Amino acid sequence: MLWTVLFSIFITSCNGVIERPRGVPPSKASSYQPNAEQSFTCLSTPDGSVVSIPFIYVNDDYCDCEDGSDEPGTAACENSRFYCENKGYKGEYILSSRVNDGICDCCDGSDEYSGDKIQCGNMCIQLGLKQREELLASKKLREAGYKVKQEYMQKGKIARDEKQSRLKQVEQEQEEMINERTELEAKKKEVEEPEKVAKDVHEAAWNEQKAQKEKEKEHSHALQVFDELDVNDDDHVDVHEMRTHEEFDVDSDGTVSHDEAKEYLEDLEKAGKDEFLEKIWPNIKEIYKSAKQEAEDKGDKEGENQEGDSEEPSTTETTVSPPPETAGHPSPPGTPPLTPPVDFDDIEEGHHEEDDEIDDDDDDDDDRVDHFPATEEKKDEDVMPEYDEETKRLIEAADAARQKYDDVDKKVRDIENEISGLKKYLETDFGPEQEFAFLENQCFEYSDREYTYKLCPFNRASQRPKVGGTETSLGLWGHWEGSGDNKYSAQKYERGQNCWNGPDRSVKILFQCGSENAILSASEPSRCEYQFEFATPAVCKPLSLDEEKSELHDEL
Ligand code: MAN
Repeated sequence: MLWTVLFSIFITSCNGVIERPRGVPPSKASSYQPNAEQSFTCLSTPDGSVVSIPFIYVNDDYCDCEDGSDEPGTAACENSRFYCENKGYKGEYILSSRVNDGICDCCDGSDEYSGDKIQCGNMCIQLGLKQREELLASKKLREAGYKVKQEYMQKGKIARDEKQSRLKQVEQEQEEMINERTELEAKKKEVEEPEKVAKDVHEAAWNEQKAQKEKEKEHSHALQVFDELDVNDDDHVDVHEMRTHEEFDVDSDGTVSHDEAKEYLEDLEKAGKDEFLEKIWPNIKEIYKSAKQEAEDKGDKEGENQEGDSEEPSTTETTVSPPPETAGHPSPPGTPPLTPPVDFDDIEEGHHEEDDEIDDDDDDDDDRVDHFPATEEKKDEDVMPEYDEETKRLIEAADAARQKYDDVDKKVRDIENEISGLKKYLETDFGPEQEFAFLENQCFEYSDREYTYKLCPFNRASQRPKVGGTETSLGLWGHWEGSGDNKYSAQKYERGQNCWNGPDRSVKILFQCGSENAILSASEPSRCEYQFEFATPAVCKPLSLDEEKSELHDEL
């Protein structure tokens, strides 16, 4: 009976608020008023029927209503809830089973009212103060952040307008430039045609001159070889004379047979000068070796054999070597030449110092044939003569036209690049008020123990090990990914580097209001799927009227 009285204590208010049983929130006070019959009606029943109990059964530590509504202030009903008033902080429900269990659950200590297990102090004022401080700080942050966001919005809109008008301007410029380029291209072609004709004429003349010189050189070389072969000076080259040259030893048996010599002599026993020039010379010109060269070749071979090394010939090598295929194994008549014809003019006129240095044997009779001039330096006569004045003038005019065309062509390409950049910008969704545009062209980093993460908003995200290793792409700008009305609260970067045996890497960015832009955290909730928390003023919302009012109240 004493318990019944205890548990039925009504919480009364000194300022006229309706009295209510323990554990009942003010919002439900009216349901806990005794009626004329001094009874209480259970707040709900499973079948909707009305169940009333004497009012004194409320909080009598015995569960009468199925919904537990008759025992808000005791632990009697399993399914009942106790309301902590928590004045100065925030009211909250706890499970009724926690009432008088010896643990302080409500900050005002009202759940441990029996006092026989524990005495709870009142922590609500302290908690309330802390909460108010936090609330105030968060409101201040939002206020400050929203101010910055407004600047972002303004700047973003200005930037967008500027880009739009710049696009119009450059598209117009592009059209003009393309027209100008077309005109310059026509002009260029116009002056390039006579330039080409004049250059071709000049070059053809030069090639002809070169060919003629070659021919002359070869003719004189052939005459020289004729003289060398004609040992008996009878104005003929005969089989015997041919047989003294081992390069005509086709089968490499150590002797030049009569037949081998005759084969080169086109089946003749001997050939006079004209016949030699016309028929024999073409057969032997690639393989013929003067006596001196042969001696030198022999000397070289012996030297090589003695030293037993096979160094590359030095660049100052001056002897005429047969083509690799024919070295020591003369080609039969009719074999096409494998090396270009010897430039005899060079030999005759090339009194290069290098030649003189190498040639220390004091006999210059065979030098003309056996020595090439140094090939590195081009002699004046190998260089095409300058163009005539008229051709030079045509080239100059064509160069100028080409330059003008190239300049405008470059401008067209620069404009094309600028247009594609502007279009890309204008196609990007920087938020409904352009508030995220400010983040474009910036990059932010965040380091944890292992990696440094990088985010360049609207562009890309990456990861780099802090020690060694290379950067891994975590993804390229994809789309906004906030749910429902909150589309602009999250972003997705996708198509990053493929994860071994897994997906392509990707990152979700979760935005939250902050006074500055920064990555707050980076994590990998699932392998190769990353998540960054990013603070930015761009998502700060303005205070609601209620919040502004309560702030005023707080400040007062
Ligand atoms: C790298 C990093 C990690 C990732 C593994 C997957 O080490 O990109 O974040 O989990 O590769 O193999």
